[in-house]
Amino acid sequence: MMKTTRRGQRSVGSGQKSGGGLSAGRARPVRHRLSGSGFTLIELLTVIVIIAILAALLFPAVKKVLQKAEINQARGDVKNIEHAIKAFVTEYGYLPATATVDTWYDSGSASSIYNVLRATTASTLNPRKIVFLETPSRKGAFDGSGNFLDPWGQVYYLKLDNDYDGVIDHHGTRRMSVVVVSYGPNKIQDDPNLSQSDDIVNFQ
Ligand SMILES: [Ca+2]
Ligand SMILES: [Ca+2]
Repeated sequence: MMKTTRRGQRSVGSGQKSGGGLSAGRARPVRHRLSGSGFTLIELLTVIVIIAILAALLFPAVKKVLQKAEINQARGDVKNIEHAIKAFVTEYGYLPATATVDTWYDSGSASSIYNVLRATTASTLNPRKIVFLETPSRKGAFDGSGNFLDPWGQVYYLKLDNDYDGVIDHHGTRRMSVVVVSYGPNKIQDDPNLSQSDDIVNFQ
């Protein structure tokens, strides 16, 4: 009789610890836990939705930062090309080209200028094989022909004052020996005098 009484007392005490005797019979909401994850399905879905919303909010900002970095890269390249050509003229006293009239160098012909500036091929224009234009560390800066490519995969276009009159006509008369142009993010040549132009040039 005594043993039975003790077990009964212990049983009542443990029932109180686990939430009180009055609530012991109340129905509780059923929550499905994913096996082994420790999260309910609703918790997991909530986290996924929050991450998706944050990603959607951050994407335009990240894209803007990346595009700004590309534009800065192109500006740096344009200046480096201009400096390389001016250094070449200082060294040799002539431009790195044989044409005798001002010439526009595009994807079919600009490589001839860049190869001379980089001394990648033997050229009578650069007999001392001086490297005036270093290869940038970023991948794909030069294509197989030696064209210097902007961050959007277009060649850096050039116009040189091959007649040595100190003037280049490029969307207006410019007193320069070299014009360097990146077509910019839209990959299309724009009139650099227009505010909506995204071209990156060495005269602005
Ligand atoms: Ca000229
Ligand atoms: Ca453009």
